[in-house]
Amino acid sequence: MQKILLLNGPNLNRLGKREPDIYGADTLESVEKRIGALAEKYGFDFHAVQSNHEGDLIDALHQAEDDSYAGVLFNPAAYTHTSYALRDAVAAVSLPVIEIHISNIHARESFRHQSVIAAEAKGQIAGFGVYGYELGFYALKQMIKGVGNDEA
Ligand code: CA2
Repeated sequence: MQKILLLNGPNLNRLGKREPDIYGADTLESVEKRIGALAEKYGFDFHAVQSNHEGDLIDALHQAEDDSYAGVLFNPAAYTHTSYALRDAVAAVSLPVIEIHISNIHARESFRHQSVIAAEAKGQIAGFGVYGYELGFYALKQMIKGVGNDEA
């Protein structure tokens, strides 16, 4: 069975607990459950990792490649704007990585406008709240299984 990894970066374990005006009221656990259920519905194995540590996120990407994952939904959080090491990790794996942001990073403080990850990701979804993870899942599914193959 093909496998999908949901990877979340620093502070996203606090989702739903602070700043609901920016990030909404859903917890990370509920997001992981929702994407896990979608993955199951479409016949994927699913694994979720959240880490506050850059190296652990890099290791998770390498592990996904070594374990033959089909793709990754990745919210690098604040590392989006700073981490060349994570950018290199995304470039170093051959599997598709979709960059997800809950908020519209382009409409916030200027330091958030740049993503150093984006050029190595298959695409970026930002500004649709936690629904962005679902949008990312569908994009990844189509990428893996093919366009127009909705039941697959
Ligand atoms: O919009 C996004 O998904 C971000 O990746 C979230 C990051 C932020 O640094 C990026 O610029 C955009 C921050 C994640 C922190 O999440 C929190 C959630 C609830 C309470 C506090 C922080």
